[in-house]
Amino acid sequence: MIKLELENVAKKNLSKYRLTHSINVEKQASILAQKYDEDIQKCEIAGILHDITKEFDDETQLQMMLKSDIIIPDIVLRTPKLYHSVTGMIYAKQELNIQDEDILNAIRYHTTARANMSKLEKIIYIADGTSIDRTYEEAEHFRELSFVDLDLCMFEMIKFTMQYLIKDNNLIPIDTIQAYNEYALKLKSKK
Ligand code: DGI
Ligand code: FE
Ligand code: FE
Repeated sequence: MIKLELENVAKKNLSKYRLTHSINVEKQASILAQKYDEDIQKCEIAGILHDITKEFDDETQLQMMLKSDIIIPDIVLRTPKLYHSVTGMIYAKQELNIQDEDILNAIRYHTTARANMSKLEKIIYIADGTSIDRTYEEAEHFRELSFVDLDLCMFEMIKFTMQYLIKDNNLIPIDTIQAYNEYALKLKSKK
């Protein structure tokens, strides 16, 4: 499917606000792809699609997950905010016939992150948190760091998310903890 068609799919499924966010993530992912020598087209596809099911209702998304053959961790099933990453992946595969595993994983792990992410997965995770519409205080710092060191930026963003999750007494997905441990170990061994 070509880019223009995917933007139409996004237009059909998303509110104006979230469409703008998705286009901005696509642009940010494209910039990072050029910087880090990743496939630009794949980054743009994953970027525009990453939140494609975000506005489906929770019950619809739960059914999409239960009907699929994917094993969903218990913490994810208990956290409706995480549904859209898994169902976005299911939608891209089933409705849009996207079969590229790297694109599908980039959508699936764009919220929680996970250990051993590919470059494309990291780019989408970071682009989602640093797109131009992100105005939280730390966004500019993460945006700058993303051009210096992709892994350090992942680590800083994951820590930031975990702190926010803990402050609000939320569950922390195992994938997020495993991602955190990967970067913590990597940094220790660099010292
Ligand atoms: O979909 P976006 O808003 O662009 O960003 P996102 O997919 O990173 O996060 C979706 C929302 O879920 C956002 O409000 C932050 C929150 N969130 C991120 N990770 C977790 C989470 N909420 C819970 N409960 N648990 C998480 O692990
Ligand atoms: Fe999202
Ligand atoms: Fe997003």
